[in-house]
Amino acid sequence: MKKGLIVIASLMLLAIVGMPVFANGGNDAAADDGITMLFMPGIADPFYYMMEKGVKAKAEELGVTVITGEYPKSWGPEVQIPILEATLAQGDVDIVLIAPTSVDAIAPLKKLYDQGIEIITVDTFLGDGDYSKPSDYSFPLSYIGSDNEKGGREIAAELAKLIGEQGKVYVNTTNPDVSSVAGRVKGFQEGIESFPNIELVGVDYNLDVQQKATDQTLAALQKDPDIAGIFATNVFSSQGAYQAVVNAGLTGAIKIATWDATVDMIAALKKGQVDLVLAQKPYEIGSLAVEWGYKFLTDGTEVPKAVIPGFEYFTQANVDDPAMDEYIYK
Ligand code: T6T
Repeated sequence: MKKGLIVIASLMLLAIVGMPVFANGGNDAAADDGITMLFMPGIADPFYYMMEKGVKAKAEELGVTVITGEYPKSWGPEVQIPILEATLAQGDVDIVLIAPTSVDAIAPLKKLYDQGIEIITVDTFLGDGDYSKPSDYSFPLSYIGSDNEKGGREIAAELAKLIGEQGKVYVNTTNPDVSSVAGRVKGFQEGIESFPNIELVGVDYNLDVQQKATDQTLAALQKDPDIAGIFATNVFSSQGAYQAVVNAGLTGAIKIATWDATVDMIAALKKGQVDLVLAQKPYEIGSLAVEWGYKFLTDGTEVPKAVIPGFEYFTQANVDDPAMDEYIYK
């Protein structure tokens, strides 16, 4: 009997006797010594620390072992992938939960998949993020993360309202090849187009370095002193950009919409130094990734190709509401 038929027959037999069946012919660690998942964050920041809490809580509930890759000190596949590979060398892993730091970081993850390790991308995705259509990057089980374009459009509408639907706006973001922030910028640009009296004067890329965000924003304000609104697309962009406005003595004169509800950004909101903070749900993203990975590995449940938790918005009106407290990245 050909090897392939033997494999099919074995898998059918395993399915009949109720043993876990691996669509990817993955390693059978789940079958004997439990399930091990590797969580690989994008960078050392409060968003991923919160995500790890969700990963670990669900893993404990389900009896899953979690290994967390060392938090990268800077953003990019050249930093993240070597950490991932060094962590994998420590022992058998059934599934990797990773925030790819570039939509193009496909080859190293496809290599793992071909070795039988399943992939769930959390927070960011590969390629165009549509894993439902066959492509070079459709091998992950799922993308679990925010609808970034929707958030960008919603923030554009809110910022437009804050500046009276007229004037100049500026965006500070991280990297053009990162699906999450690129989606936020795309959605924001599309949203702003609905306001004929608003001009987007610039988009700067800080490579996820907070000080660079501060320096770029200050330079933008010097170049365009009449900027009325700013959108900063993630933790380090937000913390950097608002500080530039404070440093320039322009608090209150410029409306600031930010992304990611860190303790620092909530404090700035309370002081009136920013006007809007979008909170993603990193804890839920981490928890869902473990839950879906577990279902797939234990009984072959088909994982949705995209799982999209929503957002919450902090404003001066609700920032002191105890019901909002759970959405702060603590
Ligand atoms: O905004 C989050 C995350 O969604 C994004 O992919 C990268 O930046 C953060 O990690 C915050 O630093």
